[in-house]
Amino acid sequence: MTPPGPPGSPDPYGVHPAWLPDEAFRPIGSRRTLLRGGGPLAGTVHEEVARACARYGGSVRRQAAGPDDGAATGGDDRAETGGPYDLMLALTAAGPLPAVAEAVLAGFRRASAADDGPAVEGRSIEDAGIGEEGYVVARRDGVTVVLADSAAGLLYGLFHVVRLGEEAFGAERPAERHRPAARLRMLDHWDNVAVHPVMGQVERGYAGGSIFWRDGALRDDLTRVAAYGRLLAACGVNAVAVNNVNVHAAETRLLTDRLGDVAAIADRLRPYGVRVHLSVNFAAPLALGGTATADPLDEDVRAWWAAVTTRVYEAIPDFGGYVVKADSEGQPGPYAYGRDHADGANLLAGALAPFGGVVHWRAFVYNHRQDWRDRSTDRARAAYDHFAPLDGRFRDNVILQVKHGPIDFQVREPVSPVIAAMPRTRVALELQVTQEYTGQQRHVCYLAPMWSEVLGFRPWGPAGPGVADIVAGDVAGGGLVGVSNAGDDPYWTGHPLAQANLYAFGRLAWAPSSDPAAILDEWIGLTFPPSAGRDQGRLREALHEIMDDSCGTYERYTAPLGVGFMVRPGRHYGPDVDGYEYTPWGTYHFADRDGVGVDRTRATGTGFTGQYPPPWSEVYESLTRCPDELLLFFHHVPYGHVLHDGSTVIQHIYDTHFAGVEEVERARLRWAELAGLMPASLHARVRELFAEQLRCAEEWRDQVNAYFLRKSGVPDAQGRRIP
Ligand code: GCW
Repeated sequence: MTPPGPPGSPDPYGVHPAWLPDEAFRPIGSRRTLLRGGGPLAGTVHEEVARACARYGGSVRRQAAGPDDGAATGGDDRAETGGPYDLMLALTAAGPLPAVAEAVLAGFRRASAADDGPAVEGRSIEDAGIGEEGYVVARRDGVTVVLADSAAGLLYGLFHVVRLGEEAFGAERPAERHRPAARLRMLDHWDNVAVHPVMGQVERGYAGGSIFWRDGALRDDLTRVAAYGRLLAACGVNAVAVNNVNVHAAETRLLTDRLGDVAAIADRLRPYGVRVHLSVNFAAPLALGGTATADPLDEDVRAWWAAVTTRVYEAIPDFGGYVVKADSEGQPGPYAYGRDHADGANLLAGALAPFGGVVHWRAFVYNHRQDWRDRSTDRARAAYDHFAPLDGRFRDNVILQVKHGPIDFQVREPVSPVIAAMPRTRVALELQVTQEYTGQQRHVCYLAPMWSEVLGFRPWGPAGPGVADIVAGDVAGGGLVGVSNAGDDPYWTGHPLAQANLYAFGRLAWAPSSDPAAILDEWIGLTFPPSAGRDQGRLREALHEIMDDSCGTYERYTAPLGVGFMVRPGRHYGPDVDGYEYTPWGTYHFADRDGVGVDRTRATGTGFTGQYPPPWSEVYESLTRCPDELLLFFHHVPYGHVLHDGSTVIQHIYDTHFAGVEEVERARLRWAELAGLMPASLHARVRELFAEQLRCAEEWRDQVNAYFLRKSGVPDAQGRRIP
């Protein structure tokens, strides 16, 4: 582990501690802790507490097996005299517990047997166990107690205490059980082993290079990988895919002769309960020379995958599984052999099943060579059209990984209809933490409010389940996947405030109904701990002002009313209203002199609205009931169309673009006031980025407003200058 640096600043290795600065461990490190539990993950807990104690003068005693076993670390070891302890972290199975922990456990079991059990985060109590990865936390008789059935639960419980800070050691608190809503909480890295000529080391990466790979090889020093695992455990992520879903030549070999690289990464992440997954090339058997075909129904192909997968598990016994992008944007897949996605996914699932591994099969499949003249083809329809008919055909270790919207991670899209269309398939929700379409980590854009809206969306109306219930369901849910925004940048994420997105992804995957502002608050408290002479309250207030609605601000100065994709082609940064209009990518807005928007109705358009169950199939179909923010996603309307707030579409475009830029300017000034409340280098980095954000937002405003003024000829009602 890296030695500690001053709070909030890069440590001697040049890496910012993100949400785990040493200061966050002061409350634990200055107290007396008993740790009861064996095994490597409990070892991680011990290491964390011991390190904090070495810094802040507390003590920790570890008893791996039970009360008779153990050694103390730290100064004031009261354990020799039998206590008292301030904090007890114990596995329920690790021998008879100290009386206070026993009392907490008994109380918890009694309460969960009754219906009015202790507060539970995520799901309802169906048994008296704490559950895989879960923990119970309580404060009783002056002792803070954390209990877990598994060591992973202890680790998550420890980070819970870190989040509580001093509060953890204050008033008594009744037993609360916490456990993750979703079993799989994964980050996909679009990292290339070999630098790609167009996409670079990390596809859509805005935070420097890869923490795993460099110039065609595994990095020599994997310290950063371990530090990443630690950050992930502290926000609840438990799986990582270590390479890009576009699997090129060097990356294809990770499965075979370069497997040792993957094993080395797994070794660094394992102590934090994070499992490794691998993106694989569907044509790997062909590419690596073993077979004459990659046909999923071919016996040789099946045998190849079985043998290769067996070797993967020999090297990495807790390997998570494969991620596959097939028949999409040029990647190989089962279509070449006249087979479908179920045949393809089941082939890999069959190879993984004996070892308990899963296949994340991506639903991001569409025709990227579409004829823009053909108005009947609709990219939004593609995933549903390809996958919905296959419901029920996938093996139970296949997880269909679905992007949150039907197009491609735009700042405003409806929720993908695929999520509600496949009741007999495990579905995972894919979110884009890396800000490809949301400012590329040069713009402040706190994404949790958008994700939270997606997770709370109820495809069958208010009485039915929400997206979170579908993807996080214990047996049938596929979990949450985020495309990581982390790289080898000293602040991890390029923009220091983009760390909040990584943190929030983990926290929402653990507890999807969490309030995004509360998550942000938690992140602020950890990342900018109170320290001498600094007014943390002021900083907190300002950061909320800057970040809470920053995604709304981004939406206002970019593409309006859900129309999406007015970005510059290829790089996807900055405005280019017609950039994709006459291309094969299927991302059009159809603006002309009379109006704008895509008619996706059943009555007169592409019929996409019919992919939703009622009530949404009706709501989206209806021009009057369709929510304004999605109006142009579903309808082509005249510029004079009146929105629910009484404004016209054209006036809304002007107003939101002026407002968005003003909001950025306000945020920039607010940030300027915060110099002195954090390390100067961090402040300066964000200040510089704000200058770029403002420049870019003005460009968006002027290009979009000028474009629509010229098309429509309708002047701004307020007479503002539009170039
Ligand atoms: O959003 C698009 C990106 C591609 C990416 C693709 C995908 C990894 O522009 O760079 O490829 O999505 O999700 O597969």
